Amino acid sequence: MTKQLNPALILSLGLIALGATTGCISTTETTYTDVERARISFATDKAGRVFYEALARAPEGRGRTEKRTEVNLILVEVDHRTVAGPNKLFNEAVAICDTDKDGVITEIEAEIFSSSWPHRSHRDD
Ligand SMILES: [Ca+2]
Repeated sequence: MTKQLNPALILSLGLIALGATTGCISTTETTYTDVERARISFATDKAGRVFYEALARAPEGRGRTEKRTEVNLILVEVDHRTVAGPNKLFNEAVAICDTDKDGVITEIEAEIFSSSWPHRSHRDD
């Protein structure tokens, strides 16, 4: 009695052997993107200091969205990453802090922002 090998197993082993002898094609690309930083001014030095101190409390990498696309074929592997820059987080912070949207952050706005930043939604990313 002879034992027959599974054709799918034979094909898989053949492809692995082919990949090992010819080498797989693998590419990795990373694209860095960033949005334009929001234009904002501060009513006083203290308003700016309070705002930036609160902004600095955001965990490392906050707001740095990363998209990753991987395509794996049998012998071809493509890995593409898109990483967003820090301006996105800054702009979000400005949008939250400048409550009357006049382009100027006052001490009161900065204090209110500082007491609530980073917001829960920002901690979860
Ligand atoms: Ca304002």
